[in-house]
Amino acid sequence: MKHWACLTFLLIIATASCTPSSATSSPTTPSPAVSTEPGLAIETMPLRQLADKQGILIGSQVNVGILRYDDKYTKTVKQEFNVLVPEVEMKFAFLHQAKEMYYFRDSDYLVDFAQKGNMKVRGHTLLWHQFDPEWIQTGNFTKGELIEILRDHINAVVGRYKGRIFAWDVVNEGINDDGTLRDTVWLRSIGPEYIDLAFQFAHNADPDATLFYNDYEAEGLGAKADAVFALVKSLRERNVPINGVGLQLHVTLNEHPSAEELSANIERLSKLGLIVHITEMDVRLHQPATADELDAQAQIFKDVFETCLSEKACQAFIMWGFTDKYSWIKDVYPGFGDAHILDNTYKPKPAYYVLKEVLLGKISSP
Ligand code: 9MR
Repeated sequence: MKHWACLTFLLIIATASCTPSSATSSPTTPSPAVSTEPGLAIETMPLRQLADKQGILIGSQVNVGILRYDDKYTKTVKQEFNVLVPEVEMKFAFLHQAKEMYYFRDSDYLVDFAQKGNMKVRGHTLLWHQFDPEWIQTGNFTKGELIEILRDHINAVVGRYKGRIFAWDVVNEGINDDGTLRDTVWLRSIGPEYIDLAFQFAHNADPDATLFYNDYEAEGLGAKADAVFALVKSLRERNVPINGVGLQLHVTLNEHPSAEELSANIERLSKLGLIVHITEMDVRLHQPATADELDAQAQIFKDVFETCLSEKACQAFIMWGFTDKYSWIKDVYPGFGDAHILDNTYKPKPAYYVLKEVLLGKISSP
């Protein structure tokens, strides 16, 4: 499926001329570091420009430290995406390092940067077991005290960015792989209603923000997806102010949901009145990756992006990083890498071109 070379001609030449070629030459589309001048031919436009034209939200996680010092990273972010998500800078232990101490410098930087560049921000995340701060875990707080801590934190954070952060991951990864609720300091002390309270506090702090439950390996159909579905159904039935489910999509060539499963899951969630965001997509590959593996990876990105765009309820497509230069994968999955759409020199990989192909396809046949 090496038809990247045809991409450039997609809107100019009849599709009949775009039959897959067996050539293994690298794609001819310019690197994403192209200018975004008005009048630029549509086929050379970056992802963001193509997405903006159609009101499609496409984004990536970004790291504020890197944003501050790597100009190429910053330029690529502005050029390719219209939604940004902080990689760590809004997590509980990062923002709220002691009971009376908040640190907003980096999160403010990101929100200002996005606003100046006319990009949206997804807030990530109000509650995640991996970032429950030490002072809470060892504080021996009573249930009532912990509820007040939760309320104060959410008020402070969501309230600070009211009207500037359009969506929040309120609870992240609150369910175990077997479908039970994850054992956290919040569950132990407050009980399962900590989830209801977190959504309610977030809604009170910014009634216009779209509020999500976000998780991994719950994208297709299966025990964990069913548990997420059951949780959000129960939240909806009890009028807890949840608006959406984030499907992370950290996948591999061998383990990823099929387009059909993904559609079915999005459709059942939408029947509950919920929207969906693809929130953290990456496709990690065994190192070193072959050209065929990069193509197979591109096909997975394509299937997910197309599926999302074909489902009305799926309203954003966001990746967990965009360049292999700065990737969380190698630290967590030794032997894996190459998970993103640009390589470690920011050169587009087949996955970049397929996303572009999907966007161009939407323009030519909406
Ligand atoms: O990619 C993130 C990594 O760089 C951070 O060290 C880590 C802790 O902040 O969080 C990682 O992001 C996770 C995300 O917040 C939630 N879903 C899983 C992501 C990968 O672990």
